[in-house]
Amino acid sequence: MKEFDQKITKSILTGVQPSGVITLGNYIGAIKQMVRMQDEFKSYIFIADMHAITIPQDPASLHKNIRSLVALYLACGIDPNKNIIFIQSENEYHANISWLLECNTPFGELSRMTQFKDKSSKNVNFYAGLFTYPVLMAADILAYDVDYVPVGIDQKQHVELARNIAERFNKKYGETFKIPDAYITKSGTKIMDLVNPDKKMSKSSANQKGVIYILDDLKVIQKKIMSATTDSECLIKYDPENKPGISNLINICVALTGKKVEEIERDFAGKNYGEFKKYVANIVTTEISSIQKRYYDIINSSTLDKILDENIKITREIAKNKFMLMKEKMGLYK
Ligand code: ATP
Ligand code: LTN
Repeated sequence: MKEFDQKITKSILTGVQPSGVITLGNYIGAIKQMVRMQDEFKSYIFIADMHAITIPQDPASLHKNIRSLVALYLACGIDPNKNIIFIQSENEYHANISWLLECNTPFGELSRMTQFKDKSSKNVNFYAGLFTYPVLMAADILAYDVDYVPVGIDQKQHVELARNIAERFNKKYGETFKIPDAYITKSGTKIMDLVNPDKKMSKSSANQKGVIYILDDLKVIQKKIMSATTDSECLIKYDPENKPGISNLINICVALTGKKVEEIERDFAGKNYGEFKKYVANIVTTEISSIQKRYYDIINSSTLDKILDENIKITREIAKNKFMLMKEKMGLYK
């Protein structure tokens, strides 16, 4: 059975929602960081498909997106030998643990979750799962006794809730859970929309010409970059406030090549925007083309299923042990 590198002692757990597509912003801002962290931590990564269904989903596309996202993560550099990547709903102990935790979570505390308030206020009809979502997240985290939970600032309150739930449970029933810390990831470079460089590159953008998807056709990517909004100065200089378009393209180059801003400015001194955009397009399409090649190899191979099968065995065993311990502590029949 697969084991983590013995020299690595601290562990992390990351849940990602299966949105189906990932953007160049997700890749640079989040996935590349995860790839760096896999050498430092024992790392559990899972597709939070049970969190996804807290809002209505089309079953056929959800199903496709889950497997596709695992393949995308692997193609982007998540190494199956260094991470335990799995699908949340394949491990029924998450939901089982969640129920026991729900019975130990004050209603009032859950009502204060700002994400719930935010999401429920946007919909007239919403389901109970949207309300109990943070308890399932606590179950995901507490099942594995991890040290850190890397999250963006928007999920920090949920990790704090998980800590509260764990502390209360330990106090009431005796030592059961490790108390995890939120590891607030400084978002890597924020990649901006190519058409509207004052806004973050986002899947939900009104104008899709400003958003690069990792599975976009390479010609389409080239076109999007060549028509990126710039300015009329014809000067390749990093100045996010006055030259957001050019600065965004520079950021993309820095993130993908490791070059320094000054180096890029120097290389393109006196050159025009067309030449610079061609250079950026070449860097982006080269990187994305190799990701796509790996993605299509992985998605069409049985290796993906083998990895998932092996990992679900490992995580079921861990989560089952935690569930059984909780049952015992709470006096349930076992
Ligand atoms: P949407 O596209 O609907 O705004 P999203 O792509 O931001 O959603 P999230 O699930 O919120 O999706 O983000 C996943 C991760 O990707 C987060 O860590 C977030 O910081 C990062 N991320 C998303 N967009 C960008 C971006 N444009 N630049 C850098 N990082 C990004
Ligand atoms: N709610 C998170 C996804 C998520 C998660 C988790 C993250 C579900 N369970 C456990 C960290 C730990 C989101 O929407 N980004």
